[in-house]
Amino acid sequence: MAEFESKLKDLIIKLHEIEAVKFGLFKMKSGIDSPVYIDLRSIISYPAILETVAELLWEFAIKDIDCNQLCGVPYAAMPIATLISSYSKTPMVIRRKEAKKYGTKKLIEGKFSPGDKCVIVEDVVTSGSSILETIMDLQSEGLRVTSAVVVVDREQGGNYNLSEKGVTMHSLCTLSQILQVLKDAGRVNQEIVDSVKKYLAASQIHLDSTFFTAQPLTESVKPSRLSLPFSVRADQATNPVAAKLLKIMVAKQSNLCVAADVTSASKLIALAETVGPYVCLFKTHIDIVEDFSAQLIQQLLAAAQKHNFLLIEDRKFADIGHTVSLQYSHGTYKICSWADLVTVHPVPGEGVITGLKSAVADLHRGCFIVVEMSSAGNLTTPSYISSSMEICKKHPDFVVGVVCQTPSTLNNPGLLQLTPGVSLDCQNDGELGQQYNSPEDVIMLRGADIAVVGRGIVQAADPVQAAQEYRTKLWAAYEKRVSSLKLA
Ligand code: S5P
Repeated sequence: MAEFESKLKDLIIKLHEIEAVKFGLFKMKSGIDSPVYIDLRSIISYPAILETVAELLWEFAIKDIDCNQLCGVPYAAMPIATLISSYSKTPMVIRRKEAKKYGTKKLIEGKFSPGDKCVIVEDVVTSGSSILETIMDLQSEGLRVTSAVVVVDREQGGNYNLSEKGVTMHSLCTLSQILQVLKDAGRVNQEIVDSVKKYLAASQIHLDSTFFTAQPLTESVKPSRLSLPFSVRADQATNPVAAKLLKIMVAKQSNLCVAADVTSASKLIALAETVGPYVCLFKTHIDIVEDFSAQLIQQLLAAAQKHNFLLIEDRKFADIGHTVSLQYSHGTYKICSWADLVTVHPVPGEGVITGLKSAVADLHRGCFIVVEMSSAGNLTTPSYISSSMEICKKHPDFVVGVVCQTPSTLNNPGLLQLTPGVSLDCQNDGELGQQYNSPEDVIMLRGADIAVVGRGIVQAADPVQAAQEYRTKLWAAYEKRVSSLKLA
């Protein structure tokens, strides 16, 4: 993973050097002025760069996707798809932009059979409309398409629009990552970073529901998680704890979870009492408290009752079912007796969820499955994420949502996306690996319903004031998301 990341950073710098990524003022097809221009068509003039792009796309995602055909979106991505096809020995098809006016009138060139599984390759995604048009043509010929792999996600709604149509998008890098790498390398200044972020927040593109009505890509397009208000989603929850949490969020106008990573009982209770009024969830790592006692739990429960928040113990269970059922219910912490929610790594397979459920037969409890992590170099690959989502779908009575970083991971409006790695001031914590995004970005671009803020609040000079500020910003971003994505 470290090697992959360093290759990706080099690639981003080279793309900037050859002006495939430029900053300035550019008129877009839509007529809007953009402070950034990304055009990967020129990479065919740099064979080494083209080769790296193909290699990284293959390594990053395609090799883990179950497919037997590739298709590059015409025209920029076709050479990339060709290289990947040759390198991986995966056959490819070409979609003609217009069916031939003579001869066989074929829309799709290449040999394929109905039911073949095809992955789309694209260079840059903005709204996702080019990918969706390509998919419609492939589907009309009987090919099955559920994944698109792209080099750059401009973070302007493409991921959302594709997920709406049942297509999972994997991007090698986002525009925010490009900005970060170029800023770290001293190639762009903060002013450029700020102007691009402002532009992104203001230029989200939502393809309305009528866009593809002629040939819907999925049998039923349900109202999306991202565009529905929490109040409506509370009625769609299949787990009573998820419904309760969504109702608390609405009542308190808060989608803030504080990560109370403190090591003494007195600090933990002080935090619960002071920031409690501003949060919907209070997240603990109870095993870091040095003077743990049963009394601490009583105080935490009393604070939760008084300030109307739920308790989530971030235990990240990751063992066989039998072991986790004991870890959940026994030992010093007897977690299931007090924590409304826990976090779980799906790495052991479905048994981890079955094990936890077996410990809480009559209690109203639930879990968040950690499908993707915020830390640099984490091992959560696209195929891990999609297999984890399958586990999630099998336990609607116990799973409340997922911990992840990308909006297309979760569609079900009855479930919640919890996203850590949120800070107003920092971009990372150095060697320790945490990576941060702003409150607005995690809600608008990363699809979080609830944002987890730890040190940004706990280590602030005034934690109460910090909690108020995060809560206001996160809630405003949620309201903006719902109103900007409202279906036409
Ligand atoms: O991917 C993850 C998942 C979690 S639950 N990344 C995370 O950082 N977390 C948790 O969120 C982590 O254990 C910590 O408690 C919190 C983030 O804290 P911060 O101080 O970096 O905001």
